[in-house]
Amino acid sequence: MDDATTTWCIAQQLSSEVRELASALRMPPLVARVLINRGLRDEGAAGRYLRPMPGHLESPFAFRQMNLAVNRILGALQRNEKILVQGDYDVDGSASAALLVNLFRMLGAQAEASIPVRAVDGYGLNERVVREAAQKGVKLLITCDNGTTAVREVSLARELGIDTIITDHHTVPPELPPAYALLNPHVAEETLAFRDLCGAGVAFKLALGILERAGGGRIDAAAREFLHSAQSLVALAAIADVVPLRGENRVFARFGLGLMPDSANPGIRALMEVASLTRVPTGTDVGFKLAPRLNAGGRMGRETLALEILTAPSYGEAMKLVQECDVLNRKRQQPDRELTKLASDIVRSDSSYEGERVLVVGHEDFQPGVVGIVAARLTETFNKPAVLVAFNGDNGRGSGRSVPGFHLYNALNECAHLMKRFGGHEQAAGLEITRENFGVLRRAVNEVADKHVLNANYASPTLDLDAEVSLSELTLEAVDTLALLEPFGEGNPEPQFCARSVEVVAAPKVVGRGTGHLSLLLRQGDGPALRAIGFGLAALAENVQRGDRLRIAFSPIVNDFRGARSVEVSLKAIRPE
Ligand SMILES: [Mn+2]
Repeated sequence: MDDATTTWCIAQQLSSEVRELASALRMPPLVARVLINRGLRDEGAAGRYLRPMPGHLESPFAFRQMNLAVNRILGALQRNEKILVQGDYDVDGSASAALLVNLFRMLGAQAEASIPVRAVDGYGLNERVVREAAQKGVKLLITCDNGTTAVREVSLARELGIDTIITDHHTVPPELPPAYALLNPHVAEETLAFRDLCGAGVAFKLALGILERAGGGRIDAAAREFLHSAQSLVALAAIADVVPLRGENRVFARFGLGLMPDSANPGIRALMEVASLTRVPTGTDVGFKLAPRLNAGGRMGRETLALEILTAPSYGEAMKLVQECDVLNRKRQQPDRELTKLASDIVRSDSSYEGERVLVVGHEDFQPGVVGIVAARLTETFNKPAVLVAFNGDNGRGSGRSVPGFHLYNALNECAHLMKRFGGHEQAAGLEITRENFGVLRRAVNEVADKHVLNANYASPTLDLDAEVSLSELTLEAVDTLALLEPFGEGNPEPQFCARSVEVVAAPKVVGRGTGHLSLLLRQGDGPALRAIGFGLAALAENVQRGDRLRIAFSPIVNDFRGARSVEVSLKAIRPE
């Protein structure tokens, strides 16, 4: 009773392998199955995954030009040169800028941050900022989460006597900017053990390199406290930027989120407070409660707000700023919903979109601040990559989101001549284009998609399930242990299972507000009854009756009702047997 075209992909594990890993780790087989699915087949790899430590991070000096960058910065500190940190208005761009500003503040340097004004500057570095910096006597410019494509701006900085150090993780174009040092894990010559860092991850490596070198290899107490807060910033950025939460990102995310309830960073504590989080946040908490608040400023004309929060000197100040962003976040949700409806209506009412693999949609009423979110919603709804362009006169600013298996940046790169500028990654991209070229881009991107994915089935949705299990495996201990795999998100999805021959033992109920949730009581064989909740699945209630036999796809959850903890399942899909 899900979309019948969805394929349930059920992973299989050798039972001998499950038994061995489970006994080696002293963990329930349910957990071992998920670990094996994630490629963690031996005790050592699984142990590092279950207990990630900062010591698992590769040395920052594995970057080819880290030495160059660190020495230039230590020189700037010695000479008390003015430093400008150029960030961006999204969570990653703000967190990475905040990380470096907080570092320089601790080291007593003269450093300021700059965040682009969305409606004027677009994203990333721009000429206006470079010229103003030169006038103010800035000698060193450090970009974070941007800069890799800023050939013109970095050349200008150089002409004006400013050295630029780029820290970034965006896709590397053929022509590199003439930077003093370029730290981007995707530079072809880099041989890093882990490349999928977010912008703040790269900034963290630079900060660690500076502190290690400045302390002669020793990290003092102040530096350690800074690094703890900095890891929380990277955790927020990694989850918000949707980089895969594996390898070093898992170290940052797991460790950084773990430190958040007692963070030394007042902004992080204020954010947690306003989001009513008193425990260690999960990946979902960051995605739905923390990141949207930090993003609200950039979407509502207060681009520096997230940076201000994450660099706030006191809790009182941070609280005022977080409350401001809470108000903006509520205001933002309105245009969000309206524009998602507008965009979906355009796609549904124009049959020419049906045959196209990539949805390229433009409109005067789209707002540059929310095209990214709306593109993400379109991608979810239609299961196709989507590029949304907000027109203002002859000019359009757009944002795109992709689906697994389609490299959006590479596709746009093949149409580079049609755009004024563009940048991004496999799964997300931003662009600027004239109205005149919009229709041509729509055709061109679709030609690229047709050519590359002729044989790929990326347009048919799949539901990836970790294993088929018997409901008797869902003990409280096993489900509690699954929480060790948090934080869930990109590259480390929440474990999902399926079970067959599940009987509906009571009439289905609809509970909750809004679209409503489906509540079922289920039993497999002569096992105990188990409560199942299908969030937003109330519409399925009329298709289910007491006595039906179902196949269910679900995630196990622990319900804590006044201290009485019990296992339930969160339904993802159900099918009649
Ligand atoms: Mn980023």
